[in-house]
Amino acid sequence: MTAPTTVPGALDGLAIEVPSWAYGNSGTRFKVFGTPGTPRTVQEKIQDAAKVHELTGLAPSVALHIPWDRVEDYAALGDYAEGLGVRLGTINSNTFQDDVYKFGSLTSSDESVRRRAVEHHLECIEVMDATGSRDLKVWLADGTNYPGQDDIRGRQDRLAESLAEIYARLGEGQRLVLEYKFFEPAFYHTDVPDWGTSYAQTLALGEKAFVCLDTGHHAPGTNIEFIVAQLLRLGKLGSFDFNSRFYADDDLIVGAADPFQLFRIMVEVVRGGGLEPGSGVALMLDQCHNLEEKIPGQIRSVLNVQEMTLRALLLDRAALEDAQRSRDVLAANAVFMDAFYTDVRPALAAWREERGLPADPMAAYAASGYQKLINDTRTGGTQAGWGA
Ligand code: LRH
Ligand code: MN
Ligand code: MN
Repeated sequence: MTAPTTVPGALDGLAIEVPSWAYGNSGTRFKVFGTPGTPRTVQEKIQDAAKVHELTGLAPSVALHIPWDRVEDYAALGDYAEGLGVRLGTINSNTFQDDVYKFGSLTSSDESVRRRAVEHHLECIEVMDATGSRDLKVWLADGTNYPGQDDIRGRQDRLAESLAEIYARLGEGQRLVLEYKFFEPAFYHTDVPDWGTSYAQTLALGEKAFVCLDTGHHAPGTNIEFIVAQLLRLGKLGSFDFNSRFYADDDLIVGAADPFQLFRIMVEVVRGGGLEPGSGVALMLDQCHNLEEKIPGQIRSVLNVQEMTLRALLLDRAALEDAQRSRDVLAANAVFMDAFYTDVRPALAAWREERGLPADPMAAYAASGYQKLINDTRTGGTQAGWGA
């Protein structure tokens, strides 16, 4: 396929939510490196997110993690974000850092622990009321390390009960998305390990509950685009946490490890109507920048999603269907690969310029002086980490 000169209108609506925690320091269990300019407050994280949106036009909202981003006045925080040209998005709950949750949270057989975990989620919905956020995202670290350690069936039943109580508190227009992950931190069994479990639990809850697919949360070799197709078909794909991985849940820049996989996923998103206005599929990043600078890391990420989305939109579906109908395996594959290999960067540069955005957002960030400004001014206080 020759490089396109125009960009399909469907790309105009592309919006990718950035996570507040991407701007904090993160690392591995071996070392967390501090980086100059790292935010000390949630407001500074929002400033950085606003910079990503200003330069790309792609990231109009920021996801918060509670309690990492806990503040007194969430409505005021929402106003603060709007003053910077972005809004507050998904509220992520957190029941994975307190000692009390050592043996589980929403699945715990200790009623007081389970109560506390449910109450935390109800608090998150109060935050959503104040911020106007649509989605509550639930990811649980719950699981066990050894066969026989706990009754996995009983845990599943308690999970259903806990989720039902949280779900009942959702207001008009609010949704619950349940994120799955096949292992870590639990090593033997995880209570929400796969899309099937998330689907079964959210189906039982009702039509305001959906599955969240984090691209880093599958066993190596899993055909993720198949899961995307299936969940879209079932009307249960609520959101993506985009990132990429080589080995485990690496949280690397989306599209860095396997751009072709990102393309295949976006082809199914387009095929399933996930980009259409009102589809309800939220595209989010869930990444950490351990070594690279965080703001350009986020800029690179949203640009990668945009590039692969455009390539997916350029797939010649009529030619593909023709080849599929005539059982021409190689022709069908060639049409598919042709879209993947299309260089869309010049067309996107022109698209940006038409909208008053920098043609090259990475270069514009480097030239902006913003990194020097935050390096010089964000001194004292405590840098935010993956966590606080
Ligand atoms: C778990 C996870 C989940 C958390 C985030 C910080 O691995 O993907 O989405 O909220 O990381
Ligand atoms: Mn995630
Ligand atoms: Mn993860």
